[in-house]
Amino acid sequence: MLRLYRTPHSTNVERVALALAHKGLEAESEWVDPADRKDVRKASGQPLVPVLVDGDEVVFDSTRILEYLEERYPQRPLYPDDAASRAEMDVFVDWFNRVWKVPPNAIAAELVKAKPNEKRIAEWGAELLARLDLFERLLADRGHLLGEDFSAADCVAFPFLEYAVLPLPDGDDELFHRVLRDYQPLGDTHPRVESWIRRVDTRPRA
Ligand SMILES: N[C@@H](CCC(=O)N[C@@H](CS)C(=O)NCC(=O)O)C(=O)O
Repeated sequence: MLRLYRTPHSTNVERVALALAHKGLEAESEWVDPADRKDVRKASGQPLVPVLVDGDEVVFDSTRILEYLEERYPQRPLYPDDAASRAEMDVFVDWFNRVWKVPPNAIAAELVKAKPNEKRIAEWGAELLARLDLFERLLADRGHLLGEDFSAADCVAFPFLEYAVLPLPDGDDELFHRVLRDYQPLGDTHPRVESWIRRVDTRPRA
């Protein structure tokens, strides 16, 4: 049986929860107290979730877990087969992790300062808005971000973009999630992003 170390409302855990459910895999949940990382540290040697334990294999970092699941459980694939499309998928995931994530994290870090730099916040906010336009274009004429089918790209991006449309869940008081809601005002200008969020939200999570 797979085991997934998780905290409530975690974006990076939701990536893995979407992937596991898509592949029809069940996992036992190890709920981690966000204020006490002892158990997750003991299991994986580092404090962050998600961590997946599969027998003797311990995998941390959501992207590495998605790649591990694809390799070990290839049924219902999340990555394309051919080398060029796989490279495009890897580029998208890397861009999302290392470029897209920068502005919302920077805004959240700024907002907890005694005197937040409003000009910088506005610049990062503008970057986030421009990226919604990019997602709208990615979804032109296809059902999901990198193609017709649900893929690793959707697992990776959806948990961060969903806040543009869906209400914050009860008990979710994370500043980062409020940033994702407040700085991604969709209005009615991004109909494809909105319907993609609503469509992916109907999918099961482990
Ligand atoms: N690169 C890691 C990031 C993991 C991460 O930041 N996890 C958050 C939850 S979404 C966490 O455990 N945060 C706790 C902390 O920062 O102390 C991944 O993709 O899994």
